Amino acid sequence: MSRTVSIPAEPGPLTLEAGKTALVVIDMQRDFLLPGGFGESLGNDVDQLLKVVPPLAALIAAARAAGMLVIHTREGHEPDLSDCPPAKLNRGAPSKRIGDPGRYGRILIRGEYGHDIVDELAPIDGEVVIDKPGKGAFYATPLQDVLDEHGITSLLVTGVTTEVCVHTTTREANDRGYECLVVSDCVGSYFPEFQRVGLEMIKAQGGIFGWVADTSVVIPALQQLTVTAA
Ligand code: TIU
Repeated sequence: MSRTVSIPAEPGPLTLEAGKTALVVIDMQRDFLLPGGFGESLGNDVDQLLKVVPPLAALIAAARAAGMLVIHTREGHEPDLSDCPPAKLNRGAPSKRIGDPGRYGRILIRGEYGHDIVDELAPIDGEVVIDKPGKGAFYATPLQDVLDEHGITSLLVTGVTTEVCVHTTTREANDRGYECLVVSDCVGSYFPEFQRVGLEMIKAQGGIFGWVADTSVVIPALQQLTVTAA
């Protein structure tokens, strides 16, 4: 029954077990990735995030082929903003704020075009989509229940942005007892230095809240799981 694979991650190898590992794809939404969305409204260079799409599409395909649970998250709010704390709504001085009209509809509002996931990474039938009002995917969401129902103990963490929603979710998951492997070329930041240091922080101190590896080792490992499970 033991269908496992060892991933040569940093700071050391991590063993993943088929059926107990889920792929989590965080907030690959048009509002973060495309010009005119929330990310750009905060003054960010959205081009920095687009390079994540091809390797992440390949990883999602490998996870699907391996029969792995795939979970997508979307950051956003109810149209009446009742789930958006004033401290988040009024933060900083962006040209556009959450709920304001943007190029893709109201910014970060559920149901709007910009709130949804980019076409290249769209969820398929049977995959879980978690709508979250915060940066972490566990806060005010059913994520913990979904993971419990599926017997998940390890997470492959991907998405944007590395130092915000990816970090927050990974830290939340680590505190809840999940082993988290952050896939380095499948996470992105608007800031190259945050990308580098964000990944360093995860694997420092013997993997203080996770492991890091890229798709050159993670995808072959998932293919191995597929072969083993067949
Ligand atoms: N601004 C930024 O870096 N990130 C967010 O607002 N949300 C996520 O990271 N998803």
